[in-house]
Amino acid sequence: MASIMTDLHYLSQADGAGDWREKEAKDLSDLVQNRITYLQNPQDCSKARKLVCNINKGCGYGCQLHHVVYCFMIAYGTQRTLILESQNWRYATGGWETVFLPVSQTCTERTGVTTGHWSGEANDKDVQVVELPIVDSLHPRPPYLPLAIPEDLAQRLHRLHGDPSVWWVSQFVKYLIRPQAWLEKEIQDTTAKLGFRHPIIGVHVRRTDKVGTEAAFHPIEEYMVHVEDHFQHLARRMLVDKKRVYLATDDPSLLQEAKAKYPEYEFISDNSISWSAGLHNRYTENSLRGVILDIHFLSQTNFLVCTFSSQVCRVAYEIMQTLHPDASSHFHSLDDIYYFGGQNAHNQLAVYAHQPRSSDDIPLEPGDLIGVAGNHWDGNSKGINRKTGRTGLYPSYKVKEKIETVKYPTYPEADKMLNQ
Ligand SMILES: Nc1nc2c(ncn2[C@@H]2O[C@H](COP(=O)(O)OP(=O)(O)O)[C@@H](O)[C@H]2O)c(=O)[nH]1
Ligand SMILES: [Mg+2]
Repeated sequence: MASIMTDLHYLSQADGAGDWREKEAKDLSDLVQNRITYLQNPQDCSKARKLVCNINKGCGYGCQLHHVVYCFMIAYGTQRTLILESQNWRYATGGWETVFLPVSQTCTERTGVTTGHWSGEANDKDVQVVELPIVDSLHPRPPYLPLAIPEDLAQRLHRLHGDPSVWWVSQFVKYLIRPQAWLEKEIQDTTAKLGFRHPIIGVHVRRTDKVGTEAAFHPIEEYMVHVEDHFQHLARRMLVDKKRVYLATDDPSLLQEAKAKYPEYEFISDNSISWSAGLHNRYTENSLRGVILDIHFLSQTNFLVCTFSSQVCRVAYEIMQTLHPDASSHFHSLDDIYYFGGQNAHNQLAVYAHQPRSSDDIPLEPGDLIGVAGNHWDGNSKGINRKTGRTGLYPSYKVKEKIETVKYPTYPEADKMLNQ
């Protein structure tokens, strides 16, 4: 298995394919970033059609960032300029621009001739300014939601990337998190101060308020099994001078424990960031700086070991996609498969028939549509066969992803500027 993985890696680079992938990834990202920039900077802001999104969803940073991504995707889909409201943000009263660049250079005012709440793309046709609720109360739901990808890019994305849905999400994250100058410098200084170097594996351990409510407790040993596995994998194609781990966690006692239990590893971590991540200090500017840095460093690692039940790790995984042509396999999640809160149904298609081996299994026929609930990471997934209505286990290799495409608008004016 390990040697097949290594062969696959070299195969993906053979005959100049690696160079092609690098260029295609850059071209696709440039195309989308340019379209977003075009959408966000209308010539006449007073006439622009707008979608207003307020960051203050009652949840953590990862969750709030994903909330803005969801708004942005609908803005792109309905060709409206995203207006991001972030006054009195729980992490920084000064708002979004205290850390990131404004989402527009020319158009940040929500003023317009007519304003209304979201009531569907067609119904809102003559409303200049539309306010979007959180995805939990979105009605009617437009097609512009994860895990769907835009039809005009679908072929190229399927050729390039192992998980096109995540790639699409990651483009909005990429635009949103462009840092202010001070943050850029903070990232550089912290990289040097912590001695962040490759190869390095990222571990995110989510504890405090999450444990027992939204996710189970996982001891450090569970993460380290996968860290060790992946270092052995990396050692087949690069020099591993030192087994470095970037540890991000909201449990400040974990760094000491990890160092004591795994002396042959080098743990790179800022313990004061973990202290600032606890519920009592969480909604402060210092804690915001900490979570942004943690997510940055996790995204920069060679491989991520974490629980995808946490939005913090899912954001890191998304950003990771913007740093490589295809980093879709650079992770191991101890619990959930990748998802986007509020997403449309995640379906798979059976490619092989399956006869149940026990009463836990469900039968599959080639072509059956399966709504996937999760991966047990032991060769089996759990889901519902939409043809038979039965829920249970089936071998993960017997299905393939069914990625929905959506007719998003194209942006010929923006694309023309890029080709000049
Ligand atoms: N700095 C830092 N903060 C964390 C970490 N894990 C959790 N947090 C904090 O806890 C919040 C969790 O909220 P949310 O973004 O909804 O993610 P989730 O609850 O883990 O799915 C984060 O936004 C951070 O403020 C971590 O590893 N590092
Ligand atoms: Mg949360």
